[in-house]
Amino acid sequence: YSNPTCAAGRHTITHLFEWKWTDIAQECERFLGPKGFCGVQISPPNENRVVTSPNRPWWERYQPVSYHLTTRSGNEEQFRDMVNRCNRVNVRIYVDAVINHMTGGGESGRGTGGTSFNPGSLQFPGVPFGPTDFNGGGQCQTGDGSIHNYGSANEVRNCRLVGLLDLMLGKDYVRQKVAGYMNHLISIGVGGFRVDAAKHMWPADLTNIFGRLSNLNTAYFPSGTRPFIFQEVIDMGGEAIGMSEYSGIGRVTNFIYGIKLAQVFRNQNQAKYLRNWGEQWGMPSTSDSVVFIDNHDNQRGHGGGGGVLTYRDSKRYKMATEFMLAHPYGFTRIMSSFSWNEANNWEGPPHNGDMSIKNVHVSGDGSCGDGWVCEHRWRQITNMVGFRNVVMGTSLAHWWDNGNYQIAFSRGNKGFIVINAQGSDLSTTLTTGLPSGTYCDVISGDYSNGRCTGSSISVGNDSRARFTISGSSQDPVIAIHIGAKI
Ligand code: LAG
Ligand code: CA
Repeated sequence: YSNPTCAAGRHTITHLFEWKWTDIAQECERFLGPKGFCGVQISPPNENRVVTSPNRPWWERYQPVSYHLTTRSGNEEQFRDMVNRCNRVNVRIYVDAVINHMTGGGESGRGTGGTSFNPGSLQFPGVPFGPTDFNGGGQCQTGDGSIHNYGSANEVRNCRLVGLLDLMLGKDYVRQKVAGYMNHLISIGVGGFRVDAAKHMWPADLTNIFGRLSNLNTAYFPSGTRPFIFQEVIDMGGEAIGMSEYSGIGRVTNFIYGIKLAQVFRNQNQAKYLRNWGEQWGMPSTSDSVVFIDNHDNQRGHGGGGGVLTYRDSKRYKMATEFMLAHPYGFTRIMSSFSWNEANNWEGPPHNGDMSIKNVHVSGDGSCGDGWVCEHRWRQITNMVGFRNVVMGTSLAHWWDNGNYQIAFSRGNKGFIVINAQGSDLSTTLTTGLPSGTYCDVISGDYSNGRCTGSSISVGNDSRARFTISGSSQDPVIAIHIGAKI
């Protein structure tokens, strides 16, 4: 399950957080396909609780009511259309699968698809799940049934995460319902799953459920292809449960990655130490890892949050993302956010008066508006997604640093990046590993059909080139690759 099922030559996904299916379908066709993205992580597509206090927070989508495909992002017909249209342009859809729990406690109500539920009596008729399908006093020994002690593996897995009703995934019937939901999505043509709250489920239960999954739909994938699975395990050390318990099952989300890079690009740890970035920093093996600078939780202080870089600190954010995309370690994911008031970290996506989600509007210059940040469309980030596709398979070479915050490295003989995180000027001649020629710097501009809108770099017969980067630049990075030769 660790193989990302991307179409050939594509190696990065983006999380289009809370986007509507109709907008994602268009984004695949007009942008993600042509720009070489592998796929999209989407918000949970299954029916969720309608939360009105606060009014329609983003986190209501982590409170399942049923496995019907009706949410504020769209209905099943729109979902099917999106999956088909994205696959047709070689962009995969990865579903955020919320399978550890259903809603939190509280009052009965109806979900986004109109299905009733009653948390008090543990009734979810839309599945159906009833009282015997949830963990209770027999499995969880805390007084209020919720998780408090992250030092106890049993408590983390059998009690309620922030009060959310915890499914009894050891039970055959529950496994069958969860696998049935995932197989429905596979039959429609999705490429895999981000598994929400994996730390809160027993590895053996996940192994059993994933074993029940069908191969991917042969309308879009080679026959016999297993779904790509990456499990959300927040492991920053010091708890009973770690990533290594899950990395044998599928990939794991590497939360240390973004924290450590934030420290470097905030000038709290010298960039020269990135020389041995990866496993030697105590991180899982590259082939087990999904890496990212921030995600929808930690960018707003939820889910192990705090300390990461986000779009709000755009200069540092771009630098960290550029480093991530240039470096061989891990399978890369780009967060694509909506803006929110930092005082209200519950705030949901841009919406209309009736609380329906707003369309994503793209301006003539390619940027988004109306509260959609679209980091994946920032030129420097998009172009590095292209860089990664070109250099994939090569190893890191020609490392250089100034002993401080200026670094450079090549990817084999296919690409070269120079990063000046020092705040003072860089001007030096470096060996790039690249064949001689004139290259387009894909950070300062775009390359197309032999033309470059940014600055160009000449690599000599000796593979050396002169690089000059002002310390006060908003984009103190130069990146060149053999796919953008002038
Ligand atoms: C995740 N990973 O393990 C998600 O990435 C994270 O966003 C989810 O929590 C969590 N697991 C459960 O799926 C989010 C919010 C929580 C929110 C929860 C359920 O971070 O704040 O809890 O979704 O909507 C909210 C309230 C709690 C309340 C709970 C139950 O914030 O105070 O106890 O709902 O009513
Ligand atoms: Ca659990």
